[in-house]
Amino acid sequence: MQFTQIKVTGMTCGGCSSNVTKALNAVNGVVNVIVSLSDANATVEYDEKLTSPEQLKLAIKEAGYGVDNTDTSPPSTGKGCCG
Ligand SMILES: [Cu+2]
Repeated sequence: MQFTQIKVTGMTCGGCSSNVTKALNAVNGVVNVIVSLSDANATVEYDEKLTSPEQLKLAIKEAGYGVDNTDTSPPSTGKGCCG
């Protein structure tokens, strides 16, 4: 198992952090997710044979949020918050 920490941009409330948590948990190979809204940060434990940090970041982006080291722009999908 591997741990990675990913900076997540665009989270504004608990609904957002739970969206990110759900998106990461849906990735095959992810075994544990801790999302901190105040730190804008996701800590993910994953099986490196099944997934990669790139896929985790993609899942965050698909949920409508940003990951800081590849994309500093605000979320563009419009799904950002709890609606
Ligand atoms: Cu929200």
